[in-house]
Amino acid sequence: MNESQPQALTTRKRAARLRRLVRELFSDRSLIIASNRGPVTFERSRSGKLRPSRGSGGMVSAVSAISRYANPVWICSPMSSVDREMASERPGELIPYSTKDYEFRLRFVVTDRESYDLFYLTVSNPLLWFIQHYMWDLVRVPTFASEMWSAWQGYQRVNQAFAEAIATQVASEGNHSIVVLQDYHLYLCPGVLAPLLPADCLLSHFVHIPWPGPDYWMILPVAMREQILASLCCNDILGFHTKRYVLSFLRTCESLLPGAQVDYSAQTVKRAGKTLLVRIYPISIDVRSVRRVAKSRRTARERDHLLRRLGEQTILRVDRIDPSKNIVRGFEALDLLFERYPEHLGKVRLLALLVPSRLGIEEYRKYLDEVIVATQRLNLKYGDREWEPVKLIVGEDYARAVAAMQLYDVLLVNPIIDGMNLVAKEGPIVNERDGVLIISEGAGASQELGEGALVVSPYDVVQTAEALHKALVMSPGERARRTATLRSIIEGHNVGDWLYDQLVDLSELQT
Ligand code: ADQ
Repeated sequence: MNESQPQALTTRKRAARLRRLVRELFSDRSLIIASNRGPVTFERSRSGKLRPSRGSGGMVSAVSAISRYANPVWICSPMSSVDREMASERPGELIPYSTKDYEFRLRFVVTDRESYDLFYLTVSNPLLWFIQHYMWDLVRVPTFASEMWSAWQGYQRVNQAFAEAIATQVASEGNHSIVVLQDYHLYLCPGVLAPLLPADCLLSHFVHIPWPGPDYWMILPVAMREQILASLCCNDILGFHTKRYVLSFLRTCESLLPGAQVDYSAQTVKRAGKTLLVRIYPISIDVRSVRRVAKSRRTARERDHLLRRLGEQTILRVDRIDPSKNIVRGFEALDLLFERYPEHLGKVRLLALLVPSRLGIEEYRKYLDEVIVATQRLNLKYGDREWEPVKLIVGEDYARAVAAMQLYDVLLVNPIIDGMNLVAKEGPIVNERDGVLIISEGAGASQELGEGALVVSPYDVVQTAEALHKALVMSPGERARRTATLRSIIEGHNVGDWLYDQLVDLSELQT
């Protein structure tokens, strides 16, 4: 993180400081963002009218905030058939998209279906996501048979297509661009792109998910992991959410990348005449826009609707249905809470707002089934005709999620491991009941929020059940104190500061 102290400045002053920097930095430079999933995807209504919908996921909402200050080009994969149609009707053309909050010019990278599926459904998820969340059951999987090597070629082809689209865009901008790459889908992009860029362009890459240590990266065959590491070292800056991930990355390069010279105190990797800066930028939320959603009429309607579904006290979780989010162990902890403290029976309800995710991948389909079975089991064990201990609401609706966050008494965020976890930051900002945050030590956010939250091990269901009880019986005074602590930490470093810190480091690299 940058050494400046954002906490000491008011929100308004910090926004002004970011605007000034962006104006300065982009007066003669363009900003190009690239990620697999873009900020918007298009569908058509029955009458044939284009209907944009905002992309989902934490990364998109966080990075979208930058568009307030610069009018970036966002290069991404088409997500819907209408996106594909638009891209092939006007190849290489930028598609303008703006709302009250956001303003982008979009460019879709179209690749053949087979390559894209290999890139997305085999390599990005599950292979890389599972490695970076320690999720492989190593006795059995993964196996690198010829199918996996073919999939790797698909990953290479899509990364190559991204690099070419970015290089073409940089050339047509006619100035020295700043290119900001996002996440694990594009690990091979910098290696292809860097030699295609003019020398005064700057290239940075942010990894939104955890970075495990070298032993776990050894799951990948030598050729694959060396290609990823060598490519990442072609960036000017590589960003992670926490110090732990930065140290793991440095250790991984030292152990597994031939020719890499690692300097731990400067946090750099030198290789092939290039110096990579590895930096910590903890992501946050756009506090102002989350509050605006909380005040909207739609959220008020959802709030009224949810009020009828609450228990006397309500534990909330809001997640994508991803095995890394540890939803089933959350249910086990609830089960144990009822066994140990039966006084909560009939009074405490778990409201689980869950979005099915990556259903093209078998492990995710299986996990969805496990979540449903665990819900039914708890409702059969403890429920009756009048009352169910678990209310599962499946589907993505951000206003509904924010409405639920206003109403919780306890927010359970217990991922096995999670880059940051934005729900842990959204909840305390909009909650109206001085609700208690329970956070897993595996979530990046626990390193910032630990002081105001109850921190648990994601594997320890006994500790989690005890934390649930402690939160449910906590005195109003302590709840209020903890809420104030959490709010002040979150407000003291919002998504604007995440962007600001990265742009300061980039501006210092200008020649
Ligand atoms: P995600 O794994 O997608 O992000 P997270 O950071 O929690 O996880 O962001 C999810 C976003 O989707 C939040 O804004 C949340 O409110 C919303 N959401 C989740 N479930 C929802 C539901 N049921 N209905 C509506 N909205 C829902 C990845 C990394 C994280 C990292 C972010 C940003 O895995 O660790 O914090 O990127 O870097």
